[in-house]
Amino acid sequence: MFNNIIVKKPGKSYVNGLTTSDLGKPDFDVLLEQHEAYIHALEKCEVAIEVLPANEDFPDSTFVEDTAVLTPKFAIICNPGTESRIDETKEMEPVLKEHYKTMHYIQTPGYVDGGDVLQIKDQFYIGISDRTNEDGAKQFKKIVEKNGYEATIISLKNFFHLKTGISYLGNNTVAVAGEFIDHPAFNDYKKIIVPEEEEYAANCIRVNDYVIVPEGFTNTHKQMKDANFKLIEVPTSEFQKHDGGLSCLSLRF
Ligand code: CIR
Repeated sequence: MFNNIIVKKPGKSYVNGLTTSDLGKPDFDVLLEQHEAYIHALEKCEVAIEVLPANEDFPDSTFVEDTAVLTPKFAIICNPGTESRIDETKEMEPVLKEHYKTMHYIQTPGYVDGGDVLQIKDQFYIGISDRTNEDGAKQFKKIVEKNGYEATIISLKNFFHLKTGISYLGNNTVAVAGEFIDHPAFNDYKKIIVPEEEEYAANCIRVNDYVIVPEGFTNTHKQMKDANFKLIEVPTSEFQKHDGGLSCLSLRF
C-alpha cells in the first residue's frame, strides 16, 4: 500500500537529456501531456501526489526514481552512476527529509541508480548495470540487511536498469522480459512473460489497486488481465525515447 507519490515535471531541457535509444527527439508538448496523463493515472490510485517543479539544469530529473529508494521506515539517497545526474539527489534530499527522519546514503566510489533496485515484499534485488556498480550495490545491500530486509545482487547482461526488465505486480507475480525470464533469482514467483516485441511493457508499476502500464502492448496486457490485475494504460512514447519507463517517473512510498 502506498500513500505518497513524488513526481517532477520535465523541463524543456529534457529533449537534450541522455538516451541510448534511436527513437528520435522527444516532442516537448507531447511529453508534458504524457506526464499529465501519468499524474491522472496516479490520482485514480488514491495516493497523495507531490508534483515538484521542473529544473532546467537537470534534463533527466523527471526520472525521480533514480535519486532514491524508499521504504516505510527510511530513505536511501542514491548516487546516480552518470555525472550529469549525481546532483539531482541534492534537490531530492530536502524533499524526502519532510517525510523521513532516517536517511542513508550511497557514497562514491559506489554508485546506484534507483532504477536498478526492485523491492518485492522483504526482499530487495539490486542490479549491477552501466549505472550501478558493485561497490554501490554492496553498500545498498548492507543498509537494507541491517534493517531486516534480504538483498540479492544481480549482474545485468543487456538491460539498461534492473527494472527495465522486471516489475512486481503483487500477488507473488512478476512481469519479466529478456534475460530475466529464466533467471533463477525470480523462479519462486509466478511470471507474466513479456514477449520480445513488447519488452518495454515489462516496466510497469503496481500502485494500490491498479497496475499502471504503458499503452499498446496487447499481449502483455491480456496476460495481466487474465491474472486478474486491474490495468490503467498511459501513453509513454516521449519517455521511451529517453530510456524512461513508468517506474522511473515516480517515487512511491
Ligand atoms: C538516463 O539516462 O538516466 C535517463 N535518460 C533515463 C532514466 C531512466 N530511469 C529509470 O529507468 N529508472
